[in-house]
Amino acid sequence: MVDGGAASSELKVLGACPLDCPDGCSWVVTVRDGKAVRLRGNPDHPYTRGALCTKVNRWLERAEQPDRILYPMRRVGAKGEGRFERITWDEALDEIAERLRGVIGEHGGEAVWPYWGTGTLGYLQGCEGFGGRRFFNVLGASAHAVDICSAAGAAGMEAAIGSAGGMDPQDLAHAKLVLLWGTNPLTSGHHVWKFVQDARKAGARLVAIDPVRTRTAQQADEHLAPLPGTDAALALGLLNVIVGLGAQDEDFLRDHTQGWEEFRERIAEFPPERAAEITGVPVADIVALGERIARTRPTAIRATQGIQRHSGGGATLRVLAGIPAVTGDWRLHGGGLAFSTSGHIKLNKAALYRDDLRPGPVRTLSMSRLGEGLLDVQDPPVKALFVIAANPAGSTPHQNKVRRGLAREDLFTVVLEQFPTDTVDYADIVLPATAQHEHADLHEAYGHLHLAWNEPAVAPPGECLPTSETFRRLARRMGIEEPAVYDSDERLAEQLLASGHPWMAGITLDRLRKEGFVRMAVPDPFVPYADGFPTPSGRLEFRSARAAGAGADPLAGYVPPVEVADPERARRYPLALISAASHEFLNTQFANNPELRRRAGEPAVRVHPDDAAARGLADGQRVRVGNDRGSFEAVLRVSDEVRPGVAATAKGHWPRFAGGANANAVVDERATDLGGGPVFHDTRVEITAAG
Ligand SMILES: Nc1nc2c(c(=O)[nH]1)N[C@H]1C(S)=C(S)[C@@H](COP(=O)(O)OP(=O)(O)OC[C@H]3O[C@@H](n4cnc5c(=O)[nH]c(N)nc54)[C@H](O)[C@@H]3O)O[C@H]1N2
Ligand SMILES: Nc1nc2c(c(=O)[nH]1)N[C@H]1C(S)=C(S)[C@@H](COP(=O)(O)OP(=O)(O)OC[C@H]3O[C@@H](n4cnc5c(=O)[nH]c(N)nc54)[C@H](O)[C@@H]3O)O[C@H]1N2
Ligand code: SF4
Ligand SMILES: [Mo]
Repeated sequence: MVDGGAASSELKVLGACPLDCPDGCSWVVTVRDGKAVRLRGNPDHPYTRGALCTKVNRWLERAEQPDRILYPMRRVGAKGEGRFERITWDEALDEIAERLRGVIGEHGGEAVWPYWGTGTLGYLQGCEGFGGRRFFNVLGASAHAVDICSAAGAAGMEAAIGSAGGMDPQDLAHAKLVLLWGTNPLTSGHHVWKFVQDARKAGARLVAIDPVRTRTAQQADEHLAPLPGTDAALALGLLNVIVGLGAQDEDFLRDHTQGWEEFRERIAEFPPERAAEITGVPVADIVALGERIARTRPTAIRATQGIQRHSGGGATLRVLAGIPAVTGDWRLHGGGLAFSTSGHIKLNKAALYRDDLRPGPVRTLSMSRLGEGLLDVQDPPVKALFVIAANPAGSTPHQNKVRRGLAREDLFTVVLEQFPTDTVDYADIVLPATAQHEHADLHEAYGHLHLAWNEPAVAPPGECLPTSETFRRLARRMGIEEPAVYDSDERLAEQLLASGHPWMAGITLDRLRKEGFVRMAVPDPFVPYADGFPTPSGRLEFRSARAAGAGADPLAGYVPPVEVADPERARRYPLALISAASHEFLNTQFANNPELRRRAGEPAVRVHPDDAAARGLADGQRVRVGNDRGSFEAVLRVSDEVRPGVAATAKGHWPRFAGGANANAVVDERATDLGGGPVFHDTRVEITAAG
């Protein structure tokens, strides 16, 4: 890559992928003459191991796409129309400050909703807190729950083991049996695959549990295809087999769990025949897998977000976390359940957020229920909406309701964005945002235990600004006196790192800057629950007072998926729709990249040959996928990769490139049993020929 005398001006800058993906990759940007010319996975990072992914390999190309938003803009057309005029930053900030003062004066601070999404997971620019949160706290704005992704599962894990954490996915390498349960890592976070392969090389067996024979399931030794949302019943059936063999670890259960006797009774209610009836998995498969788990130590379960996008998503993780307690795998290196490592991250988030700056208590609005928040919530109604690193017109449940909310004439909407999304179409003011290699940020990962610093590699294009800087400028315009809202990115990072926790020992901003990433100083080997759990009782809680307090069954068990398990709804809408991660997009990001769009093809929905035949539909035909909330168009793919009764599509297509709607047109905005999460994969539809 050395060209002429330019080599001397070539620079390698360490950074991190900001996307909502467990892998939290470390990357290296090559900068020549102030321009980013290359971006590669960091070969020194033990999880990244030099590779990025299909999507992020096009990061630099995407950042330079002609549709990049480079200047502030003001709406000139109707809401939703997407017509704008360029304005200056001064004009934009003046107008926002004036409108905000008006809204707060008339309706109070809670009429302001900072709706930040998962476009970047960075602590400074993204949803985990970012500098701008202090600005909204000073205003007394409504709080915002980023509950759209893993809230149900995290709440289920919290109830059972006191943390969303679980085992370190890197330790899957030490398992003898690996269950990939409602997770499709070869698409949604492929770096864990190397550790799974290491385990297989040492003789481990791999089982995939997924209603769809995914890329990942195709590589497994065995595949079970339950009906969506029925995994807790499957788990109880497996436990029934395990306990029937007397294979439970009585010592671990006695010393480290609470409510075992009651949970054991519940297990007895799920003989394999009953589990088979609920899940659609053959009895013989349940018995065989139960026996295999009973005799294989250590067994490791990897579950991520797909498994908990159902009404019973919280309950599902409570039961799954119970399996390694019954088998005693929680005490073994290479055993347990890996859900999200975020539960192990010991940053000082309170010092970053500064929620103490709020003038008083404020209500919390839900990211998953934007339609409800804009149309139903009163006292006060939301009058000013800031959309930050989110694309709710494409990502959020009940798309038609979301659009009705965004179209409200009396709502003042500011969108901070890189690209002209369907959400931008509803903005009054659009502010141009930097991309990761143009700004600084600090990252954790939710698939491994390393922290990373992302050093800006190049100057921002046009008039793009980092989110943190945008809110410092807006604060100045509003005349806010609180000094904490003006802290620099570096200062914020230092405050965040200073938690004093032993696992953070020696991790300073200087060191992160120099090394790019640092693994938290956890014990080695890392077997976090060998001697107990961070619950109130210090035990894994089959019976949980906290779950009961949140309105759930005190005892872990099976909570049926509301739509999938409803016979009346099944008569009207016979197919259970799953809209999972697309291979080419990351949520809605990259779905405006021409090459990745070409590779992804038009939106498709896959059904089993029996379900296609029953409707007289053929492969390649255009169809309408709908229910009483709305519909979207797709091309039909007929394939036995999908189990009967299920329709599989992908999230991420921009509505504007997909005939005006995507899968979220049919998804309800109701909440999961725990955590207030969304129910993307608990949706019933019917498929008909497109008119
Ligand atoms: N390429 C790519 N990677 C991504 C993303 C992306 O959009 N594209 N998104 C990122 C984000 S934000 C997240 S949260 C993660 C999500 O990644 P995952 O956790 O893998 O989630 P999903 O893709 O929703 O679903 C995973 C699998 O679960 C299956 N599934 C659905 N319902 C059930 C069920 O009830 N039981 C079982 N056993 N299986 C079920 C689906 O068929 C799917 O194959 O991926 C991240 N990585
Ligand atoms: N049907 C269905 N829908 C789903 C899901 C599903 O499984 N099925 N999964 C859900 C999940 S897991 C998630 S996490 C949500 C994600 O939903 P969202 O949080 O809305 O995420 P994205 O669609 O990726 O949109 C993020 C936007 O942020 C912008 N952005 C990126 N970086 C920056 C930045 O640094 N600054 C600013 N200002 N903007 C930036 C991007 O251009 C992009 O338009 O989607 C959910 N939607
Ligand atoms: S999206 Fe995931 S796999 Fe791809 S580069 Fe980012 S962190 Fe790595
Ligand atoms: Mo997510």
